[in-house]
Order: sequence, then C-alpha cells, then structure tokens
Amino acid sequence: MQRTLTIIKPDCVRLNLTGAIISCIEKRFHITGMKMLKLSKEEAKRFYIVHNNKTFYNSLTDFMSSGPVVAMVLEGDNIIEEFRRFMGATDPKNAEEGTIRKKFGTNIEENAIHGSDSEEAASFEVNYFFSDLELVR
Ligand code: 3AN
Repeated sequence: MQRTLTIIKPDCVRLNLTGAIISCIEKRFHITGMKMLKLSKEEAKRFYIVHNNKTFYNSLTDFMSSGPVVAMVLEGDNIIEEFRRFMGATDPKNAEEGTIRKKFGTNIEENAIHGSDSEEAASFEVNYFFSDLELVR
C-alpha cells in the first residue's frame, strides 16, 4: 500500500471548485486524510524546497500562499503513479482529456492540483501536512 499527497491549489479553492475536484478524486481513490489551510510564504517555500533553484520558485510560492488550499492523503496500490496520470501534465494545455488539470487548470502555474512525484516526496509531503493521528487507519 502506498500513500500520496494531493493539494487542491488556491486557484480552484477560489473558484469554488473544491467539491467538484474532491468528487472526482473520491470516485477513483481512497482518501485517508483531509484539511483546509492557508500556507504562509515561508511554509510554501519549505514545501517546494526542491524547486528553490527554478525560475518559477518565487512566483509559485507566492501563488501557493495566496489563499486557502485543501490537502489530502490518498492510499492505494501504485497510487503515486496512478494519481499523477489522473492529474494530467503540468501544463493543462498538454494534459490529456478527462484529467483534473485539463478540466480545472488555468495555466502551467495555476494548474489546479498537486500530486507527489515519488515515494520520497510523498513521505516528506504527507508528514509536512499530517500527523499520524490525523490519518484514518
Ligand atoms: P508537477 O506538479 O506536474 O510535478 P513540477 O514538480 O515540475 O510539476 O512543478 C511544481 C509546480 O510548479 C507545478 N505544479 C506548477 O504549479 C509550477 N510550475 C512548474 N513549471 C512551471 C513553469 N514553467 N512556470 C511556472 N510554474 C511552473
């Protein structure tokens, strides 16, 4: 059994798309943790620390701290890869039909949703947002 972390990003929370996105996710995946919160700029920078040398780091962390987000933990076999496929390509215009980013993303930065990209990242990211007590067992 694998875990992954997903975040409904501020663009979609602002557009009142939280429920629609959770509805898509829960039809396919098992949700074992969920919370709404607003990241500070510093918290967004620590979450995206692996991107600290990228040109978009400052703008991305401004965006991610611009409003509330909804963080969720999903569990299942091969969930990291399956959820990444479900989410779609980083740039919504390149994302396959039927994916979350195709349906709800605005552009390469405001792309609706986050999903961990490796087991190492998932472990860091799940622990970043959730304690063991906050996950359904
Ligand atoms: P993904 O989320 O598809 O794994 P990453 O890890 O390359 O993509 O990038 C992390 C986040 O940074 C993306 N979800 C997106 O919000 C933002 N991002 C990625 N590439 C760009 C870019 N070229 N310009 C602006 N923002 C970007």
